[in-house]
Amino acid sequence: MSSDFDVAEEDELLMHNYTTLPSDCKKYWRKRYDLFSRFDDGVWLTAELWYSVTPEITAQFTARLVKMLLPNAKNILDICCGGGGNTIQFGQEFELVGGIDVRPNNVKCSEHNCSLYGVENAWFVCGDWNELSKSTDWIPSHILPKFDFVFCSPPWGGPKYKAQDVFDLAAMEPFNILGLCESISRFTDHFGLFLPRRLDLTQISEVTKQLYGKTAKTRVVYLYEYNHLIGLLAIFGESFTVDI
Ligand code: MGP
Repeated sequence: MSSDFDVAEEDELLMHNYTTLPSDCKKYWRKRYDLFSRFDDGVWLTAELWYSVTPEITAQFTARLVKMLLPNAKNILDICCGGGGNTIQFGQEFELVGGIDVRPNNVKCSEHNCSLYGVENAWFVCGDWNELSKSTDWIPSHILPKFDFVFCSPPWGGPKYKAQDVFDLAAMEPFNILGLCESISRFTDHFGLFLPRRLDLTQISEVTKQLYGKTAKTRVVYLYEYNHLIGLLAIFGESFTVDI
């Protein structure tokens, strides 16, 4: 995730109060209990996680929806686990969840926040998905060959993503939509991406056709928090296009 804050990783504060939050992030302080209902137990978040972590109710909905659609699933992978908002909820619904993040501090936050929520069935890898996806040696052997579901909430470029009228998924960095979907689909038959609310759905449709053939479909779920659309969940894989 590209950082808007010029702070060395080792000097980053993991526990902020209103005064220590960088000015661009202060507006998220009022959302702290929406992000984590147990915020006061001592949640850790780096400055950039304040604007990119998935709010608890959205993460909970996502995990429960996946559980409903894949009731026999056991092993989940959360790529770009950030502050662990989604990892916690997957950990509460499924047997085992793995979290990956390129930033050591994000992994620290995820591990810490999972333990605050009593989630003990989570394992973590610090690494770049573009590299990790070239091998399988980071995956616990009993999970191989595939995860039951992979989730990814990729970087959108920070709060400035809203400057684009229509978010271009093909230009998303460091993971463009096709590359991301291709790499994830080597590890699972079912995966979901949390994406910006203003995007061109035909880009998702095109990727779906390239991955699964001309007639394939992907389900897109609009995720609201207090009647405010915060993003879209695109869920790929045959089990997701049945009627629900
Ligand atoms: P937002 O769109 O920045 O806030 O983030 P809001 O309050 O809807 O903006 P407003 O100014 O229109 O009121 C909404 C949610 O999107 C956040 O809580 C995060 O879950 C998610 N989100 C935001 N950003 C910038 C990112 C990002 O870069 N990556 C990911 N994965 N999620 C993000």
